[in-house]
Amino acid sequence: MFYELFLRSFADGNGDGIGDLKGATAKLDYLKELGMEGIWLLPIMSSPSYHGYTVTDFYDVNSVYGDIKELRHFLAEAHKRNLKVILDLPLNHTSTNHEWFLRALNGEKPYSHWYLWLENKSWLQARRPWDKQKVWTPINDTFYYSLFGPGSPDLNYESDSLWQEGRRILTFWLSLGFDGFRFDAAKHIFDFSRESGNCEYLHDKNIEFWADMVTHSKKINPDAVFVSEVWDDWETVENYSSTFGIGFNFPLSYVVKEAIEEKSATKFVKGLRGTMPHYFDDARSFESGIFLTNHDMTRLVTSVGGNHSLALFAMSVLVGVPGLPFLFYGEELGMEGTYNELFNEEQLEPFPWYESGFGPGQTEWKAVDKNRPNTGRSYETQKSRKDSFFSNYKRIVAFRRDHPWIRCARVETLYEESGCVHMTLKSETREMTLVYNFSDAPVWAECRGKIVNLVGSAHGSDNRVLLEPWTSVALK
Ligand code: ACG
Repeated sequence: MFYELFLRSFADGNGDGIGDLKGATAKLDYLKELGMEGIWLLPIMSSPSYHGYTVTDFYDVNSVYGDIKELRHFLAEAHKRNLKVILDLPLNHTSTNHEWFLRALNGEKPYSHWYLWLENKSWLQARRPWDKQKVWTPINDTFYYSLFGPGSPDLNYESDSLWQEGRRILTFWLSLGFDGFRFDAAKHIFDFSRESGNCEYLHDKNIEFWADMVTHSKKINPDAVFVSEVWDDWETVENYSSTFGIGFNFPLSYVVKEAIEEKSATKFVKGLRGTMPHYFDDARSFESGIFLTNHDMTRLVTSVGGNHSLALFAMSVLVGVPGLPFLFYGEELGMEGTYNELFNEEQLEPFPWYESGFGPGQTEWKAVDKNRPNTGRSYETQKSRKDSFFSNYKRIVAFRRDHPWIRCARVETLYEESGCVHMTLKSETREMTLVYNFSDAPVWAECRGKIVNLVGSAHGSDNRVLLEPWTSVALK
């Protein structure tokens, strides 16, 4: 399992209230103890933004997070604990403060070719596919293409010299010791068509680009891990995933939450079949990066109406699905927060180490609203309570860690019966049936084998077991 870590909110190592590498290094034992095998580090490069996705130097660490020396130490300490670390790399665009953009505005070569400039006024009618936002930003007497907003001028990989620069960036971070990358906005590298003057995903060109970047990276580290962010329907996700090896399964994150919201085992059965056809056979060319929420989404507990039992049930479903699970930092404490396009920070609040809200290493970079002190949500309060959200969450993580074979298992059978999902997983040597009661009513289910209760409560007798509402069991 990988932990999606937002450095700024995690742990502060130098007392400035902003999370940093030194602080995160001091918490690596916490991540190990939680049961993690890897870390997805959200962008750490020099950037003027709190989120770090608009970069001003691809070859340095944001000074608020530390320096290259501290990064090397973080990576060495992570590796000592058998924790892999992949870096979130937003190659699609830069900040408007990047030197490249400033030199491009002065007409300097090759930098002026490294961005997209308006060549035809008809292009101004182009709109962002998912929310119809404008994508051209005026500056001086021209416009630049900026799909993610005026602060993020897109890079133009039609330029060969920029393509080579992309390889150099990957070499730099792999040589420092990263175990791979989460490639941001992977379907956007080529997403504007000069012919049509519209936003169009040029998927073949995108895949050609990424295949080159992955091939280049593997020459440096043949075991490197690559995860693609392609936030789209399953066919599109599948189209890219074999190039990277792991593709985030966005549709599944919706299927789990919607099936719970609609109390529909059928929705989950149809959804899993629809988002993971490759699970029903062995010939798969990639793995699903499976997750419930990420930094671009409303947090798990908030998305299930603040109901801790439903959130833990969702987690028990996730750990029963083959693929590589990713957990968003703070999800283990039941942190809350709603995603809002304009103020995309609420789901990125400081990790609450202390019940009082303050203590050594506590980050304070932004006011806390959705995860306030003295509400019982802190690690300090939850860690020692057997019945806390954290203790239950950790137990569910341990279930998956104790059955690593599930990652590459095949879904042998999957069906709905009386509001329950029955899913049998199979590998060469192992088999397990999971039963999930996706309803508010207790349900009797035929169950053979030793019952392991994941969440909720179940009472077995002979070959039948009564599953209370929102209960999940594993039968071994
Ligand atoms: C990445 C990062 C994100 C970051 C950027 C820019 C990109 O995770 O934190 O923003 O560096 C699109 C892109 C993603 C992008 C998100 C934010 N995420 O594709 O790469 O926007 C639809 C579209 C998606 C779109 C999504 C946005 O298809 O392309 O993602 O909407 O909500 C069903 C459909 C599916 C649909 C969903 C949701 O699932 O099947 O297609 O997705 O419903 O409707 C960062 C900051 C931002 C800042 C930016 C500059 O986080 O705040 O503005 O940097």
